[in-house]
Amino acid sequence: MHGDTLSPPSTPVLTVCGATGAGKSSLINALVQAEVQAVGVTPTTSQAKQTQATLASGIPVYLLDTPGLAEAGRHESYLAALFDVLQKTDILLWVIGYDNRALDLDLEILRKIRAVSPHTPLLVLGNAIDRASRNFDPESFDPLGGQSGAEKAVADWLGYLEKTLAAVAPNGLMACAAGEACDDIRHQYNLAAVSARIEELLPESRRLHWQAHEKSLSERQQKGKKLILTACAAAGTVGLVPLPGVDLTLLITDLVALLLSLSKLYGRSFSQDSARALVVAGLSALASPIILHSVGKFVPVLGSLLGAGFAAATTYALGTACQRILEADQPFDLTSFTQAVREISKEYWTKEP
Ligand SMILES: Nc1nc2c(ncn2[C@@H]2O[C@H](COP(=O)(O)OP(=O)(O)O)[C@@H](O)[C@H]2O)c(=O)[nH]1
Ligand SMILES: [Mg+2]
Repeated sequence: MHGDTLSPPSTPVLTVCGATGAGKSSLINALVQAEVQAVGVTPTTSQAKQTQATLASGIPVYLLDTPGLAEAGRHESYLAALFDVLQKTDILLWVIGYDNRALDLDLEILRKIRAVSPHTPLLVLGNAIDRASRNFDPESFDPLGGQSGAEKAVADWLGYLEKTLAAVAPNGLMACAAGEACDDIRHQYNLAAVSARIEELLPESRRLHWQAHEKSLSERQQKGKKLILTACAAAGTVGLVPLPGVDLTLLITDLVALLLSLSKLYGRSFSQDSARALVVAGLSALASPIILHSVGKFVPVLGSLLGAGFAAATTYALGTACQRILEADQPFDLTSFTQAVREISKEYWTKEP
């Protein structure tokens, strides 16, 4: 490992719990802005499911959707599974749907959770408050100070939740609405604030580690970019003649060297042979010299060397694909590499120079 880079910390896990129909799956979809969890009036989440997401500030998290609170018969197995999940949970989100006031089961399970995991931050979300009003307007709705019947009804319900759950919800309560679908903006409320609050509740050590990690990442990113552009400039002298006159052997040797130094920069190394296999696969993915030529126009240092398009553009596309995979800390295989190469050439193919 390099002294100037931190290893990525493990991704924080947010576990979402609550009664069936409270809106757990919808809330995950709304926070992620995509339909990643099945939503429905009948219980649709039978096993805990994990989704990767990014909070507003860019911190990656896992959101764990759990089955609805167990009915009496399955109580023990439900609790056992829940306590198991709690072991790896950083923040627990407890969802209650408007305007549920029958909280005996919630309260009972929350008490047990507090006893088993007293230090896990726990945020209660009073969800689906849009149901209080026929003409819900997320812009103007104000459950704290508003005077409409719906606003007062929501305020009353939130007050009830607060009072009832005070002893088991140390990190407070927020009102929100996840909407009926992930793109149902009209019935979504307070999600940005929920996301920000989640971030605040992340253990301090995790947040600091991430910030430091991000910083080292961007310095490293710059170093990687420099390596790629230097190699592009060198390649400019290799490939002055476009296909088929270009000296492929020389180009391949240079590309292998570039991939090896990039992987070293990211603290991941692969053998000369696998770098060579990646280069050959990447070259065949860039089958069209026309695409290559268009990529070449975007290589900044080449300004005056446009005629050298082929080798420089290939170097740019393969180097950038390699860096992207390293940045994302993804496994290296031929398929993901050639896919990244194609994506990059497509991005540049559709851009105006
Ligand atoms: N109007 C409204 N409907 C919601 C909201 N959250 C969830 N729903 C609906 O409530 C039903 C149950 O939601 P779901 O996410 O499956 O609940 P889960 O069982 O807790 O995962 C679905 O029909 C959702 O569309 C909300 O904030 N507002
Ligand atoms: Mg669900």
